[in-house]
Amino acid sequence: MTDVAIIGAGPAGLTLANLLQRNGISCVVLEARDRSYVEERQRAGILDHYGSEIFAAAGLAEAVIAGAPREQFLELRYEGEPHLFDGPAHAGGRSGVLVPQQLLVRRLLTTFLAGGGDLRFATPVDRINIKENRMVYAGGELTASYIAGCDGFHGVSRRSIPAAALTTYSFDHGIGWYTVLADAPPPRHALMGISEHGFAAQFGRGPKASRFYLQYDLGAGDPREWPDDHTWDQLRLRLGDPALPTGPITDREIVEMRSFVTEPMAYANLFLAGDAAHIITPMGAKGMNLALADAGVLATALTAALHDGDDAALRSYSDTCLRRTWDYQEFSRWFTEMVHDAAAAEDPFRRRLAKARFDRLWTNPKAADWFADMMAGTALI
Ligand code: RFL
Repeated sequence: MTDVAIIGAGPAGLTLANLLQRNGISCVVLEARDRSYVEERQRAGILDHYGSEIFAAAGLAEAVIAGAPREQFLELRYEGEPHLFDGPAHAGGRSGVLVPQQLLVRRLLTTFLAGGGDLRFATPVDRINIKENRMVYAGGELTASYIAGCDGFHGVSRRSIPAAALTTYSFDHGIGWYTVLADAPPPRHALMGISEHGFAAQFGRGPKASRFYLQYDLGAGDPREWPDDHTWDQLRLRLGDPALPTGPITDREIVEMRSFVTEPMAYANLFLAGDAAHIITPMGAKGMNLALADAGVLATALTAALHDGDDAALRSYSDTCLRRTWDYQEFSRWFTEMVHDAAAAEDPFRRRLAKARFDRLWTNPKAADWFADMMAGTALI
């Protein structure tokens, strides 16, 4: 028996585990995969300002964020014409920090284990008996006062809740993204290219590598089979840089541009956090940050319930998190349309709307402030 059982050692589960540990609450983390798999999984790259504040408030900033560079400029090239967006200048100095997800996870793991935390790798939960607050896994079971379902989109937690108790919303943006990792020098600033040929982006991954993204036509074959020359031609065209330095491609993946939200994010004593409750497109880089925000709210609410017998915050947990979730979903959709609709050849009206949206950022300081504020993340509750 433990106070809180946490299913999943991704960003949501590990953040929650560390925050509860700091608050003196007993918890056990059950993780399906082994340690090296969890530590190597590459995904997000930006911890937004609000995400980093969660760690700062818990006295974990040094352990988690130390040495991470701050996000400064975002370069948006419209048909090759550069526009430099100074986010921190528009957001009162607030900015994200560049912390690759695998580094964040590694640091959170190390900190939790160094504090004596109970984390069981290679322990996939097969079943949750919600009435009895009991989790069953191969070779054992665990009972807890509360269960945190931090097991991602394909996990067992959401599936354990009776379907009739949940409303789900899903949206397919109708856009494909092909992403490659290459040993090519990083751009000076995070870079996005908006063009009639399709969206492209380039982000640094350390001093010698870049991750590139290219919008591709769904239904026109698998871009992972494109010859490398074609990939580089498309990147040069869309980023408006005929001299773009290239390098060997070391990884090729396809990213789904999908959104999903489940409501409510709680059922009895089971609370969903992160991708278990919602997924969001990578535009705006909010997936991991939403997971951390949920974990922050849940840690505070569980602490109040377990230390003070006050469950008001737990009862409003779902509403609190859903407000931010929908706010970020809207932002992500807004951003997605702005950078992809320039390529909507079949729909000139949408192309003009996207251009108006883009122009507003450079002509209306309030619009620029709002954009920067969303990028930095919001403490909105
Ligand atoms: P995770 O990271 O999926 O972790 C869930 C953990 O639960 C474990 N698990 C189980 N454990 C026990 N029993 C079971 N039955 C279990 N079932 C699953 C899994 O092994 C895993 O360890 O969910 P979490 O913690 O909610 O974190 C969410 C983030 O990982 C996710 O939102 C982001 O990675 C999304 N995302 C991005 N977010 C950003 O903020 N910025 C980005 O730039 C960004 N880029 C991305 C992304 C996600 C991507 N993919 C592949 C989904 C790029 C990609 C390619």
